[in-house]
Amino acid sequence: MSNYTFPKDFLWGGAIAANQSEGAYLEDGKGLTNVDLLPTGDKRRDIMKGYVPSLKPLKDEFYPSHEAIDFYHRYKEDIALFAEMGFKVLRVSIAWSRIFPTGEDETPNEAGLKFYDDLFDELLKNSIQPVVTLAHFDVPVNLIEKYGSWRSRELVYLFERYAKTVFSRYKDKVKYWMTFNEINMLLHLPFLAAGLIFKEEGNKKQIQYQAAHHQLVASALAVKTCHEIIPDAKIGCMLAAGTFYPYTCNPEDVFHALEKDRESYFFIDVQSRGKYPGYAKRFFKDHHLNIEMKPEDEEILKNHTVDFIGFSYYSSRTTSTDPEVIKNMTSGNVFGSVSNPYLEKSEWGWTIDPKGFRITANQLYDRYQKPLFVVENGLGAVDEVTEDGKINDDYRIDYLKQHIAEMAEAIQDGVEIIGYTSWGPIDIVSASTGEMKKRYGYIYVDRDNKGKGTLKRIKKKSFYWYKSVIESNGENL
Ligand code: BGP
Repeated sequence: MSNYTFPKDFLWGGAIAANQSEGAYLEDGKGLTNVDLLPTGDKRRDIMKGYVPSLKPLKDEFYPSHEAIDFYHRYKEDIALFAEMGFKVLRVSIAWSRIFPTGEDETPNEAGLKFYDDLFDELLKNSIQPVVTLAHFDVPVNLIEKYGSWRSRELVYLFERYAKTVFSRYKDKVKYWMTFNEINMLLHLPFLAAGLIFKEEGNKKQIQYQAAHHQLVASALAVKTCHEIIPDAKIGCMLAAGTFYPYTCNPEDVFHALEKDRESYFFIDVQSRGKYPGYAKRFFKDHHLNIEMKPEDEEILKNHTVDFIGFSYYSSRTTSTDPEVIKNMTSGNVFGSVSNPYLEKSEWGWTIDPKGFRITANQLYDRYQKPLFVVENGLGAVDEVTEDGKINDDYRIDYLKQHIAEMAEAIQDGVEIIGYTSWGPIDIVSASTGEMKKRYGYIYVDRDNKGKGTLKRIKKKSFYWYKSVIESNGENL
């Protein structure tokens, strides 16, 4: 028994994304998206960074999102398993290109709209509320080809139309929404996060921050539209969060850690406070960035701020200004973190820092004073199936137990957290690696990195542990 108490209506559940779970990548009219062009293996990283060899799948490559775990056809079976664990919510995303296959079709794709109708009905039938992300990385390829994706102001209007369409269609079924998943990832993996392609070596920052502005305006317009169409809904932003520690108490390191935190907070400052912060304006000036803004943008951003702060937490980050430290301790993670000598790492080199979760939650709440929603947390690990078909993932239980405990401490610190949807409650495709081998689930899926396997679902040891956590509202941690 733990001595932790969670709010009685705490939203326990799990989180998946369309492109990492559904498969059926061209079924029922769905259009091709940027994520459908990401193969598993070495080339994936460069393509995610915007160096894209082709806007059509190459015949000798394996694209894990094309079939993923076939959630598109198996969602009823999977939802029954989530219900058995007692989920209150399931975070999913809508694939923009199921609704508007080219992103700019005259009329929406009814088969796509119907799929999500059926999905939400199945969730509600099982007393699970959908929590829906409008854009979890995917962008219709046509918008990349025709407009350069989020470089273009055109996407603001096309996204607003998409948002209006789904808010109107699902207004009686979905009461929790988020706009852009991990909006700050646009700076680190621009093709994955926003469909941005860099051909010329020109000023990437100019392209990225112009695209960021378009996404921020689009996000605010989605907030406006959501409040108009579904007055009782809550709509949030979504940040890939994780506090930055300075490597030493050298003021240079401390200031650099502040700058690195602000690199991510910038997006949420705009989405939650409604205006560009001074440090961003200085950054644009110092880097000679000329961000084109329309006269109406200032009012749009100011008047339509988010209702809650959604965020993912996997680990903290560490930064140094010492070239020797940078050279010898680089961790290789996308945020440019150096290794923290006090902390262990996962098999994929992700730092494991439960206390950092409490620190990050406190910092976010101090900064924004709005309800927080933890919409991703989890451990990607290699799972072994024993002779008798068991998966004894004690390592995952340990990771989650420690992180949920620190989240409970944050709540006792006075941080308002409305829910926790652990990432990948069922094994799905890893975003960064495209691998199935990097498993997060309470439910194992028989499928390997090359798409081989029966897709059979198997409950892991953590399935029963999380079931007990939920039914005791965190008591049985
Ligand atoms: C976040 C994404 C998720 C998920 C998660 C785990 O960036 O929002 O889509 O993928 O990271 O990362 P990975 O799948 O790379 O292990």
